[in-house]
Amino acid sequence: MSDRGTGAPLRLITIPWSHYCEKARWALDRAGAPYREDAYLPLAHALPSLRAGGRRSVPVLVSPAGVLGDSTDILRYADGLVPPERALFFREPDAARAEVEALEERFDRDLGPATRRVAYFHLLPDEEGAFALMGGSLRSLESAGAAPPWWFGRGTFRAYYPVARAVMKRVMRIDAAAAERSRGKLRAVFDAVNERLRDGRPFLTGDRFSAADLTFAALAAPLLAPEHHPVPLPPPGKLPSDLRALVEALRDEPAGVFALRMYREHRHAKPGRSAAG
Ligand SMILES: N[C@@H](CCC(=O)N[C@@H](CS)C(=O)NCC(=O)O)C(=O)O
Repeated sequence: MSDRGTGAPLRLITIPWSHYCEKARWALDRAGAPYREDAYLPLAHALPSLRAGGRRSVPVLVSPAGVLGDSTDILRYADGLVPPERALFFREPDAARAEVEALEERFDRDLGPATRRVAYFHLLPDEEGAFALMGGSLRSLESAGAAPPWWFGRGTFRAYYPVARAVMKRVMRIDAAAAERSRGKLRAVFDAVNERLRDGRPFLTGDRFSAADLTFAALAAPLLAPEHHPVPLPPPGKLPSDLRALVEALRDEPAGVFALRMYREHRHAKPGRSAAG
């Protein structure tokens, strides 16, 4: 468990390296909201999520306003904690708000599942790599009170991982044909973002950072490994060669450069340091 701030009234249930969880965490950090992160390994996440009143998937935010089981709802909740001129979903004018909403929805629907499937398709076969990713990501929250669960060691991981991997593959439909289709979806989203950025605009829409920018950067992050990502993701040099080639190519595209810049300029891991958002 990671307690970001004392007496935190908010509890964020996560799989720490999950990009939808990162999307929610970014919005809360940016709003300076004190929250406790309860981080779980895949499979182990399901019961706490359901018990808290969420769906099986994470993120789940337990807040005074109720239990929010979807990252978009958590962004909207975070918007209630900042002045209107910093809201991720613009309040006005209507056309700008509609565009932010449409982009955020498209990234949620097309980009999130595609990056996840492509990344896992290449990463799941490597048990050592998974051990490093899962252990490293839980340990990154350790200074704030989180830690890998007591049973997490090489021996138990060998028993846990094949089961977890089989379930993850089934639930997220991870196989070669689906990964190929997801690459196509990823390509379409990156092409659309490249095109949008062609006129040199600093943000995807409007004149300031919005839910569209945050969502694109967070949901593309597993295939970009931004330096400022608060939970360590495998750097390109540690990836299997075909995934590494994809990551290096995406990082060089305007959309990849843009997402990395959003991380550099707008991602501040600790609440209270979010003025630049
Ligand atoms: N639409 C949801 C998607 C969340 C989602 O897909 N979460 C994944 C982790 S990346 C998850 O919990 N998967 C495990 C499961 O469904 O049991 C949101 O925006 O919060």
